[in-house]
Amino acid sequence: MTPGLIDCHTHLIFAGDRSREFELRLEGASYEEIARAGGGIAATVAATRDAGADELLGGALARLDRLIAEGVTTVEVKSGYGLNAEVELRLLALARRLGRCREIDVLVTFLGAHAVPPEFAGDPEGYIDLLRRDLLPQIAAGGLVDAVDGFCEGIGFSPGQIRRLFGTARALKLPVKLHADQLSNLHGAELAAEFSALSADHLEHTDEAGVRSMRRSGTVAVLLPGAFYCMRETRCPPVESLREHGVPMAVATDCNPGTSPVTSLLFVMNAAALQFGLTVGECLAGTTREAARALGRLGETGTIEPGKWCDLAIWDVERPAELVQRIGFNPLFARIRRGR
Ligand code: DI6
Ligand code: FE
Repeated sequence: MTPGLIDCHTHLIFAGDRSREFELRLEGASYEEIARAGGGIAATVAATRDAGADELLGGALARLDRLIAEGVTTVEVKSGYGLNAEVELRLLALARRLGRCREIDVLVTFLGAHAVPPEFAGDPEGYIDLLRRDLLPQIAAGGLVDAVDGFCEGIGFSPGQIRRLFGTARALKLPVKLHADQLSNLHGAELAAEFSALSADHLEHTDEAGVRSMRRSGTVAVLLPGAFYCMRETRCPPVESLREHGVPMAVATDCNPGTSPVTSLLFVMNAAALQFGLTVGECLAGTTREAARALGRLGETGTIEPGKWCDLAIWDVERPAELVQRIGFNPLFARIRRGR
């Protein structure tokens, strides 16, 4: 028996299909080239804006059911494929609705700062201003989200732009987390730590100074080996250094249509072990206790303790290591969420 599993980083709600991009990348095109040619996140944004609520909900539920089938009892779901006020608000409402459609706790994250929308091409500052002036106050007042996220990257937003966004989030008392240092080291880990972020996610290019600042702020490192695997990256996050400095490590699917089309937390544990060198214990803690910590929910779930929710996964295995070792194997015997 383990605590119910927790997937603390997903982009579960989107429309469209990016399998053609997968083929192009197999033929040698890079993610950046595809993005510049109108593919990538922009392609999913166009499809998501066009989709009806039923289509979006149906797609998200199909993915959510895959996670649930592997014992997930808490999931984080980000917006970020709308990139205008109307569609982002629709995605946030749909994310909340997922938690009423299934026996699962859903934490909702606003990722308006995922990419610069076509309407603001060449004017990322203008888009950040829109998020700060129009969207964040409305989102905070309505209690629509549990956290605010951003994509700090050459193809996303600069540290300065994220700092302004996070300043507004902090003033509105919204917790933050950050996609940091995935493709380059823009010192996203330090930036996240500066705002006492719940987590900094990806971290392939984070250096020692970044790790130290995360330690000081109590920011969780969320490792995303699905994206690393699917993008055929070669640079691993600084696991040794995170371990040495006692920075908690969580592991999540990053389920999204482009860089991590993954709906198996068990697979991701295997990848975290084989690619990043996590121990079995770290993989299991990373999808339970540390994932709860990354969501600010360690008081309620993530461990089996008196006073917490009774979120459990019961497995038909002899040893816990089997959960991490085997691929394409789902030994879930029973899943209990809040005692049911
Ligand atoms: N980091 C990623 O790897 C994805 N988003 C993000 O913030 C990419 C999402 C996509 O390609 O659709
Ligand atoms: Fe992500």
